[in-house]
Amino acid sequence: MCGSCDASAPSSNAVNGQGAANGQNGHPKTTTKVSNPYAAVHDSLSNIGRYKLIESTLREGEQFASAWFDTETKIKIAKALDEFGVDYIELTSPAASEQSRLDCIAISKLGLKAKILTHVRCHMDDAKLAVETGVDGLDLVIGTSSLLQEHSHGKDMTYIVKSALEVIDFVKSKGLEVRFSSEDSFRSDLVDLLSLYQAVDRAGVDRVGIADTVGCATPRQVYDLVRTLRSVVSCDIETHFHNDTGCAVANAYCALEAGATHVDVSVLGIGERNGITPLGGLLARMTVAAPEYTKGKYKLHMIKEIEDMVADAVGVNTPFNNPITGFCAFTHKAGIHAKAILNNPKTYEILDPADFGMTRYVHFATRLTGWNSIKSRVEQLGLTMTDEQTKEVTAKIKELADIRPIAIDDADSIIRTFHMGLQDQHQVAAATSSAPAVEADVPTTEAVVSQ
Ligand code: HCA
Ligand code: CU
Repeated sequence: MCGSCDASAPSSNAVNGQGAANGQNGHPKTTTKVSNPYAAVHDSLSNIGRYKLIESTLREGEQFASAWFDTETKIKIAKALDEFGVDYIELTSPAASEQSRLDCIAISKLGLKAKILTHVRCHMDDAKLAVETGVDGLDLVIGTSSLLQEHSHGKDMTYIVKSALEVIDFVKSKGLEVRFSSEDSFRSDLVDLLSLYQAVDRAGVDRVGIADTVGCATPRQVYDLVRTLRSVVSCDIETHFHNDTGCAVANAYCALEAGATHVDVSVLGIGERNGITPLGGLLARMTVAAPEYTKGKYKLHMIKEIEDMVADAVGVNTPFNNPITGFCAFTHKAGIHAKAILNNPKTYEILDPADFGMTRYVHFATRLTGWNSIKSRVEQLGLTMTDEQTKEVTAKIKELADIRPIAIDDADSIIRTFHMGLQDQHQVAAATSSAPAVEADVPTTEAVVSQ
């Protein structure tokens, strides 16, 4: 899968926030090219290298349990997402509330580079309200699964096709972009779905959308449905994946491989229930899959700032295991990992933290540490030790870390104490050599280091 993963030539190499050149520790620089049998082979329908993002924090994200955005916050988020480089910003329907309508108007007036969309039910009343707000386009949606036909809007497929065509015609007559999507696409009848999309494609929609509303789809099912749809419609294909079973990023990736053109995302994945494909998570995936396009198009350094802004607005913390920005996303702990990372970060990192304005951290205050990490720490502390001495102090750190969790300060003070002992030893040795008569009083190395 990792077509772009190149195990050679490390890029920036910050260890505990400081620089460390490749090939340190006396190890040879590696230039090995790894041949990868899993390298991605993208056919002509794949859009991995040219995908577009529809950012829905201000629509799907507003459906997140603790979300409530005032106009000022919406504007702040919209401006940040625009600067970041998203192609579209999707807003809550103006039919949802009067303030939602006013916010559509306010954000449309900002003159952002991103196109502004509003997400509306496929209903003429809602469409009429939406086209007057100044948005660039409408994302129309209607449920097509039998469950939704029966228990939600109560309309059958004949009605859905008829009203879709009317509303699409109306939006187009206003010169706006129009997308048509079915809610719960993966539990809808395939023949119904394809005939509906074929009809709206012929009617001239800019995009059709498929939505995994309940998060039930697997990557393979996504690939199959998008590939099939690709052969039925000629317009763009947008995709929307909920994350109930943790597949939202994988599903979005597979959709692009199969020929989808657009992916819906939200910051931190916020949305209905546990949300949708997260912006940061998808971009981690796409930085690996399509580095040139992704790094060229999106200001990846802004991910942390945007996530912090949204997390703060909805009152949550960034999860510890979040791709890119989770507190330990670039922390290396085991001695065997740390050693290789210090030689060449590509050994255990698929993403370069520097691409996201982040730094890597080699955790050394732990029982799993190795002498290479401690050597790096000794250098950071501006101290000098031989490899043998470093191994000795490493043993002391591990000894304490076996008894209780230790802090960086604990490890540092063991290192400093040990180093002071070495200096004392050195001074005594120097004094001894100029006064051989007291030779018998010179402390042993062990006596010094155990002080
Ligand atoms: C919802 C609607 C939606 C719409 C997706 C789309 C979904 O149920 O809140 O317009 O493509 O998940 O089906 O978010
Ligand atoms: Cu949704």
